[in-house]
Amino acid sequence: MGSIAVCPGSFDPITYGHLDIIKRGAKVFDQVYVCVLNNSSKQPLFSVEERCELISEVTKDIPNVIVETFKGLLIDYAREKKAQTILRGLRAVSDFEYEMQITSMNRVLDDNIETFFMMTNNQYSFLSSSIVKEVAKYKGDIAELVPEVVEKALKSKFIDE
Ligand code: COD
Repeated sequence: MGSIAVCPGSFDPITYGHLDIIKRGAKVFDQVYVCVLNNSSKQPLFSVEERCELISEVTKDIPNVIVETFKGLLIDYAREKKAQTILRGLRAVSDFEYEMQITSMNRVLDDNIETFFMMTNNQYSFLSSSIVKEVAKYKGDIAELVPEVVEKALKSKFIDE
């Protein structure tokens, strides 16, 4: 059996920061499942279907990436996929506390699944879906922050504002 990683997130929407982690992960693991999950502390702008579609579009040239969604606990999804690893990105110290909390919780739920962290690419260290939505909402230029298809999707969300 090859190495299987789950790359979980809200991806609301996917940014170049996420994409960078997915691409680098796909070089390290034989199979990467990108999974859109619900983060109960966030109110999403895009539906789960829209988010999956955008991720599928921008990862379509990476053969060992599969995009899915799951209603429930990340650890249950990871078990279902027989993943040995959960792959997360780290931007700044501010990410650390939250990541440590969910990593520890996931380890309590299943201590056979390890969480791996990949440090952000310098050029994307400031980038988050929230910041992109904020800039898009006020008609700022987001071309450097998200793939073109995501840029279009964001523009159509904020067309009437
Ligand atoms: N550079 C590098 N990495 C980045 C960047 C960037 N610019 N931007 C984002 N990332 C990384 C994040 O650090 C994260 O690792 C990943 O990309 C996804 O980020 P988000 O913000 O889209 O996703 P989150 O953090 O909202 O995802 C949280 C989950 C949905 C995974 C979590 O809530 C979850 O597991 N939910 C399911 C229910 C569950 O199991 N809960 C118990 C967990 S304790």
